[in-house]
Amino acid sequence: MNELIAGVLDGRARAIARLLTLVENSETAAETAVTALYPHTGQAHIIGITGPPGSGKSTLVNEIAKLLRQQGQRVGIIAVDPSSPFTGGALLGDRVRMRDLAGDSGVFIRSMASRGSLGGLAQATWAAIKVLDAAGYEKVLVETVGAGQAEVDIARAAHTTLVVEAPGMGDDVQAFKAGILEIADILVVNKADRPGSERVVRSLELMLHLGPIGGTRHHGRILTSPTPTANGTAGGWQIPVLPTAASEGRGTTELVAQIQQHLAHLQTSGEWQKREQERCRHELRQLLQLRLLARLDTAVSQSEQDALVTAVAAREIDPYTAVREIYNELYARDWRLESGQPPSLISNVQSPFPENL
Ligand SMILES: Nc1nc2c(ncn2[C@@H]2O[C@H](COP(=O)(O)OP(=O)(O)OP(=O)(O)O)[C@@H](O)[C@H]2O)c(=O)[nH]1
Ligand SMILES: [Mg+2]
Repeated sequence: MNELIAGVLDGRARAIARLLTLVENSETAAETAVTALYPHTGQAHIIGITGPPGSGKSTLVNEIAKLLRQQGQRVGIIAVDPSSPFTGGALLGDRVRMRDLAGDSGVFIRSMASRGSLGGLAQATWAAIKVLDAAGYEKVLVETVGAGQAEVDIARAAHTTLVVEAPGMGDDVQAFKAGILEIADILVVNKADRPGSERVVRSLELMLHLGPIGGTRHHGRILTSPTPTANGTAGGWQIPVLPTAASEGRGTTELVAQIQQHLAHLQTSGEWQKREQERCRHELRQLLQLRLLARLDTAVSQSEQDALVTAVAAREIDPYTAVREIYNELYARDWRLESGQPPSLISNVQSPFPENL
């Protein structure tokens, strides 16, 4: 592990690849790696790219990376794919799409597939970002499919978040469904070569300028205006809506210019520090939550948890009592372990737990 860490700090691709594999596969490895690398992180500009499936995120990432390379910046890319595992076409597709970058040692591309929980995926992604940061990549692009809270969580690891929309995806403004517009620093309407893109641009602009009083009717539903972006601004930043045609390389120069401007804005306005603070708070709480749940799973067996769930479903006990049971059990076991007593179940209410472990 020490050798790998040293290799990563030297920016050696093979070491980076191997460490990322370890980090992805084992939480313990992630912990060790992050502990060792953390003092060397904090330099990278982390850029999240999220949006509905097929809106052209990977194509855009490819174009952004090419342009950043022309500016002499080293680019790390992480494509997070929570839904499709290795067998899916997505990873291969991404590789094909990003082939322009193949062979360039200033670019590192990695796909992360889901293993187990989405929380675990978020954790692995954060660790991977730190590995690339410590390895000296000035820009780290993180692509996630904007489909739910887990993706929003991953996107929250970014300094600059791009939300990518496209026309003709079943709904003009898909982002609202997942609430991901709230996290956008830059709105991209990709596939501007397709009909209907003007309308998407206009409706997004309208949304941004609705202001805090909030709400418009969209397909009969009342949408509240995005909270941090009242009047289209977030921390003094005017959220731009940029049309692009990534597959033709149109609009991407402007997009990269906006990304750099957003970075400058973060640095000059003091937003960078604020975001770091929020990022770290969020990460800490997430890690703590995962740790506490893992702790629960080691302390209370699956069958015990199942028995409680069954009891709640059968209306034998209420959910609050069940939680109290588990909570008491965790602490009782800690206490017994500390005092050297063998674990045994104690319960003052009639318990669905078996009498002995
Ligand atoms: N017409 C048009 N097609 C595009 C454009 N950008 C990407 N595409 C095509 O749209 C399809 C999806 O592009 P991807 O880049 O894979 O989209 P994605 O958002 O990464 O997709 P997922 O990762 O599967 O969510 C591909 O066939 C692209 O060639 C564009 O600007 N115009
Ligand atoms: Mg993609």
